[in-house]
Amino acid sequence: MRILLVKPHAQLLVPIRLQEGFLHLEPLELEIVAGGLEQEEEIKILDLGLVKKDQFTTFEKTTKLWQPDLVGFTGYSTNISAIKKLAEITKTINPNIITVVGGIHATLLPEDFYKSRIDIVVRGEGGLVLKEIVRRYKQGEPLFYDDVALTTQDPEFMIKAKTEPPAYPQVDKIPLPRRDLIDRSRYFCIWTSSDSGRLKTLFPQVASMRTSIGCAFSCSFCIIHHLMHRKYLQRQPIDVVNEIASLKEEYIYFLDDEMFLNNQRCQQIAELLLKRGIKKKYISWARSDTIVKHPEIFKLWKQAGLSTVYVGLESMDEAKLLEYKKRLPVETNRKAIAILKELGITLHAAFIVHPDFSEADFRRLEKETLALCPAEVSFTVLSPSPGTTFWNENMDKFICDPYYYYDCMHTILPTRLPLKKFYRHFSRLTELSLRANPLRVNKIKVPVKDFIRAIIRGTKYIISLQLIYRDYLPKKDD
Ligand code: B12
Repeated sequence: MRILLVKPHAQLLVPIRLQEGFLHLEPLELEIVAGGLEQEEEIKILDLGLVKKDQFTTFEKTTKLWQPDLVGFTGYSTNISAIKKLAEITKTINPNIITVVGGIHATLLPEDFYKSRIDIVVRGEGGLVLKEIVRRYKQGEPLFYDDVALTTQDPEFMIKAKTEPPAYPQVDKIPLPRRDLIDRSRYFCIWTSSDSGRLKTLFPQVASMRTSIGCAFSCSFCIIHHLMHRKYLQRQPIDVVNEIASLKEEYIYFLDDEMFLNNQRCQQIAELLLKRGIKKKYISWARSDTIVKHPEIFKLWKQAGLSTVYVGLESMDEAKLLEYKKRLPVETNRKAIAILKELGITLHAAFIVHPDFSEADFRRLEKETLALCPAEVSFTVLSPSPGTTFWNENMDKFICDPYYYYDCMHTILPTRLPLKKFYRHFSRLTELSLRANPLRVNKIKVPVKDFIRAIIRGTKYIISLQLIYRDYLPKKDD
């Protein structure tokens, strides 16, 4: 059977597209789904984020040429309108092609695909589900089952769609990703830290991996607790280390929501890496309170190759941390920053810009950004995610089509400052963050061509942020 697995890119693409100039990770979700399928299937992964031209034309050409029996789409909420359009194109080419959608949005809000050209909506972990759908297809059985794979043909679709997402399977049952199905040279992440003061490249080829699923917290802006009910599923240390050892890339990005929650597990992984002499470099996310509780784990991980830790600091304002339900004080953020600095691990600080920011709030955040120096610093605009309580509470306030604009850069809530001014300040934050960047501060040597590439991409990105306000202006044909 011919199976085409597709990852679209966002609709309002300019800032996201330019963001991808610094980081473009492999479509691990589709590799895992492919990993569950039988060897005999013919599988193609199409990452439309890599396509320079119009994604719809590329998809149409590929589908006509390759003639799949089934097309499987993945996507975040920001990709939903693109997925619906791609499903439409699929059915126009050949109405017999089965269209399946999975991923974050499909899991949370399957009802959004009602009456679309999607046949089956898969909720939750997909590594074993597509295999079952394919088996049923071959046996001539109904393709939908339980609360995992729903079909819009089912008269009870809307009732089932409103139920809780299905429980995740045991982590050791989730298949390993089929990494061979993609052109690995296309995936990279900007790497600004170096212990030797020099880097062979600023944009190394990077592999991504997942060692745990879920998070024990329930921050208001996050969807994970809605998906997993605060369950935290963990892979065995030996299993994690074996996968790391099997990767040909030297640089690894961990996609876990919060990898370090279980300090004992993380200690075992680091010890195994050191014992087996596996020398790679890692990026991971961690909460600031995890770093503060277990600095010794980060010390050990530094020895094992941990280069950069992304920390959702979110804010340095007590009231905002409370509003976001972070369940930690600003002091913990400050302690975590100090610990990483002392250990020589690069901090990537992620801040949330609140739509109600005044000019004074922006200035305070500018100061905090510069004070972090040296650190990578990034910013998103507080945006309720579809499927969260936060979204439901704000539904009457949206200033635009919240699905189309949801990318955490375009605000969907009203801003206190006029939009033009808001985005001037927002882009200035990114501009300032470049001054705090470790590359510049630590005078790390990189090839000139990479340096120029970073400057050009950075400048384009900053300008695109400044111009976001234009996306809200009425179009000529409106
Ligand atoms: C790493 C990450 C990123 C990476 C990109 C990762 C990548 N692979 O390309 C970066 C940092 C670039 C990023 C950017 C953004 N991200 Co992000 N990201 C994540 C994170 C932490 C992990 C995602 C991941 O790859 N997980 C691993 C894969 C294997 O798991 P999975 O996607 O769930 O897939 C499984 C199942 O869902 C299912 N499945 C998935 N697809 C399919 C398809 C089929 C056919 C089937 C059958 C099954 C199936 O099976 C899969 C196999 O295990 C998630 C949090 C999370 N836990 O999801 C946030 C998350 C997905 N991101 C989010 C957001 C908002 C963004 C941004 C919009 C924010 C921003 N402006 O920076 C951008 C958008 C980028 C874009 N290109 O569109 C939100 C999305 C919320 C939503 N409602 O959609 C999340 C959920 C964070 C959150 N806590 O709210 N992100």
